[in-house]
Amino acid sequence: MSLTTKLAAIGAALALATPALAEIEIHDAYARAAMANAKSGAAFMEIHNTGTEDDRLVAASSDVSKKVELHTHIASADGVMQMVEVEEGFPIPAGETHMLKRGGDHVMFMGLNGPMNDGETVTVTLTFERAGDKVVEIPIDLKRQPKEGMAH
Ligand SMILES: [Cu+2]
Repeated sequence: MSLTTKLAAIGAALALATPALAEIEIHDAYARAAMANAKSGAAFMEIHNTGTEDDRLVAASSDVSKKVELHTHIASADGVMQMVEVEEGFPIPAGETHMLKRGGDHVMFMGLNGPMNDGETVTVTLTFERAGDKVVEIPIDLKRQPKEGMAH
């Protein structure tokens, strides 16, 4: 085997090895707005990290609104739930599932460009620290009730 062939073989082996680090799967995603004329909406989903390395959702983007932020809810001193932006994003540990759910962590669409109509879909790009960009088609479901927690 010539040196060039050996180097090519090593390169191919490395290229095959790299993508296994973090593998992200999105399940059961849906998006909604609280009212027909709402200025904002949100998306919820299960994020599975099936890889062997911790990952982190660091950003989200979409054409559906002027801004897309990662939000969570915190209780203020008087017990009222408030939304805050989570600039560092959501950690997705290896082998675990992180839930984005009503009353908890969510993807927030700020300044909707149009109404969110039941049955349509929104295209959202989720950016992960390791897995990179993942484009998901999220169905709009205005009728779905939260499994737990309080309404958005
Ligand atoms: Cu929010």
